Amino acid sequence: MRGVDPAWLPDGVFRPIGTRRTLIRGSGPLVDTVHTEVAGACARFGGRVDLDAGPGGAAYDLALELTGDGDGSEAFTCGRADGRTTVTASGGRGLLYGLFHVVRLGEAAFQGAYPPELFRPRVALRMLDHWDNVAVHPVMGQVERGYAGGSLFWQDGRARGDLERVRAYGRLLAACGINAVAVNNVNVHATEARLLTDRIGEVAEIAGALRPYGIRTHLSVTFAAPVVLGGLASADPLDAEVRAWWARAVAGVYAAIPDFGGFVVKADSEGQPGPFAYGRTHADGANMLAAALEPHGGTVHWRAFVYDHRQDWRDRTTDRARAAYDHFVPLDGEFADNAVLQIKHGPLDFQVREPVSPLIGAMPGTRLAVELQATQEYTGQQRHVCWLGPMWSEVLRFPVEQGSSVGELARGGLVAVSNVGDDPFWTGHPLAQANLYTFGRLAWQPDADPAAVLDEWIRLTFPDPPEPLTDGLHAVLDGSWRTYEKYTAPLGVGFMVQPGHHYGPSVDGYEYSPWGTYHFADRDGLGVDRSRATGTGYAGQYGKPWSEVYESTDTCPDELLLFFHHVSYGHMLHSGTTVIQHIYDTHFEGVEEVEAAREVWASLAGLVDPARHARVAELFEEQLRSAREWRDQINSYFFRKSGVPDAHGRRI
Ligand code: GCV
Repeated sequence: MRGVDPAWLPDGVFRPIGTRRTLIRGSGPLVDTVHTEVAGACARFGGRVDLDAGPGGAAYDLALELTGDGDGSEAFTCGRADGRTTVTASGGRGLLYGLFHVVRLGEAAFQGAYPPELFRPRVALRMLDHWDNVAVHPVMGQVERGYAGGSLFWQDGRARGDLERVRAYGRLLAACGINAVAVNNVNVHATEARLLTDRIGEVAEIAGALRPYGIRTHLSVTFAAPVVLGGLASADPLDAEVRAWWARAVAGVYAAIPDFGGFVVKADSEGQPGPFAYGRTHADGANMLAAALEPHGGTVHWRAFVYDHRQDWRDRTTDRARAAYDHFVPLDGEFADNAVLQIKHGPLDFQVREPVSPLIGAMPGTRLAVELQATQEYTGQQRHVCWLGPMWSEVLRFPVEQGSSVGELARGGLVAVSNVGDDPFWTGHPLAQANLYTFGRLAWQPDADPAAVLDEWIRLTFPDPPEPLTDGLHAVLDGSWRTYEKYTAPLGVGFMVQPGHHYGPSVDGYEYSPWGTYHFADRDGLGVDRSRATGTGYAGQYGKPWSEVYESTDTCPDELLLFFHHVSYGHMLHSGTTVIQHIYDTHFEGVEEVEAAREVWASLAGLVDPARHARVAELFEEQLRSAREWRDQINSYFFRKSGVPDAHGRRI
C-alpha cells in the first residue's frame, strides 16, 4: 500500500516462504487468506504454491494443512521432517496463526528437523479497543487520547470508503495474534450511538475488512440507547420494554454482522449514563445486554472504571483507588456467563506506575478481562519513546493470589486501548509500533519474556538487522519505561500532568480539582496514606500477602511507596536514599538517559530507513525538551516545598 509503513510485515520477512514450494490443504475463508498471503510472497520471490495437490504431487518445502472444517480453533502445530515443514490446524484461524509463526521463524523454519509442537493462545479474547469517534469531537478530536492522527476507520463523518488500510491493519493484528477490535469510543456521543441501529451497515463494512484476518468486530454502545435511539422513556434494565428494545437492536446487529463479537460499555462513569439512574446495579445492567446478546453468541464487556469524579480534595477519606472494588466486589457471582467485567490493570488510570488492581483477585465468580493502554496517554503520548513491554509483563505475571497471576485470572480476555490512527507509521512515533506488537504477543502468552518479544519485533520490522542495529534498538527501548518513570511523577504517586490533555508536567494540575488524583505534598512530606491503620483502607482490599506488604512502609516496595503512604521528605527508602534525594537523583538521571538514547539513535543513521530515522530523531528533540521541563519543575517544586537542598549541589 502506497505511503504506509509495513510495520512488522515488510516484504523481506516473506522471503523464506516466497522462495520455496508450498502446499495448502483445506478450504474456507481463512484458508483463502493464507493462500493469498503465500501466493503474494511467491509472486514477489519466485516460489510456488499449490492448493490440495493430488497423489504423487511435487515435493514441497512447506505444507499448511487444515485438518478440521471450522474456522474456530486458534491452535496449530508446527514441525519439520523429511525436508518438509508442516503446519496443521483444525481451524482456519489456527492455520493463519501457523503461517505467521513460520514467518516469524524465518529461515530457521526450514532448517534441520524438529518434532511437531503445539501452539495455542493462553487467552481466548485478545482485543484492541479504539477510542475513535466518527465525527471530530470539539475537545477530544477524532480519536480520544489518540496520538497517531485521525481514525483508521472513520473519515468525513462515516466509515471510510476505501478500507484498504483497515485490511492492512487486520493483517498486522493477525500477525501478532489479536482477534478482536472494538471500533468506536467508549464515550459514546450522539453520532456514534447510531452505529448500533441505522448506521450498523458502516460497522458491517469495517467488519468485512477485518474478517479475513480472523478478527471479530465489537461496538461500544451507550446504556441510554433505548432512550436516545428508541424514543423510550427509560433505559431501566429491568423494564420489559427496554429489554425487548435491546433484543431487537441486537438482532439487527447480527443480521448485518453474523459473527459480531459483542458490546463494550462504559456506564455511570465520567458522565456516561448507567443503571444507577434507575436504582439498579451494574450486574442488572450488564445482564440485560448479556441476555440480548446470548442467543447470537455475543459477549458484553462491562467496564469497571466507575468512580466519583466530583470529589472534594480536602476530604482525605474518599479514595478514587478504592472505587472499582467497592462497587463491584459485592456483585461477584451475579454476572451472566457472557458478561465480562473489564478492569483497568491499576486502580487509577494507566499511570506510569500503579499497583495491580485489587479487584482482579477479588471476583472469583466473575469472568474478568484486564485492560491495558497502548495509547500513551500518561506515558509520553507517542512523542516519547516508552516501550511498555516490561510494565505489562510485570502486571501480567503479578501473583495475585494462591499462585494465580493476572494473566491467568484474565479469563474474559486481555484488552488494550489501541495506539493506532491514520498516521503513515500507524502509531505516530514509529517505535510505538513495538507496543502494539508486544501487546498482541503478550496477550497470546502472558508469561512470555518481553525482551524476546522485542527481539522478534526487531527482526521482523528490520529484516536481517546488523548487530549494531539490534543492540541500538535494545538500548533505546529496553529501559525506556523506567526512564520515563524517572523524570515524571515519583514513587508511584502518579499524575502531576497538565489537566485536560495530560501532556507535560503540572505538579498541582489536579491537586485542587474534583478528579480524585492527589499527591498531598506539603512542607513536611507527600504521598497518599492508603493504609488500613491510618489511611483510606485501600491496602486492605488486597488478599494476603499484598495487604500486609503494602500496609507498612517497612515492606512496601520503593516504587509504590507514595501510592500507599504519606511520608516525610527525609524518609529513608530501601534503596538507602531519602525520598527527596531520590526525587532529585532520578529526575537528573532520567534526562541523562534520554540524552544517551538520543545519541544511540543518532548513531543508527544509515542502518534505518531515512524517513523513519528522521521522524524518531525529531521526536527525540521533543522528548528531551519535555524531560528537562519535567525535571526542572518537579525538582524546583519539591525543593521549595521541603527546603532540602540537593546533596550534590545541582541547580534545582
Ligand atoms: C475514554 C481516562 C481518560 C478518558 C477515557 C477514560 C476511560 O479518564 O482520560 O479519556 O475515556 O479514562 O477509560 O473511559
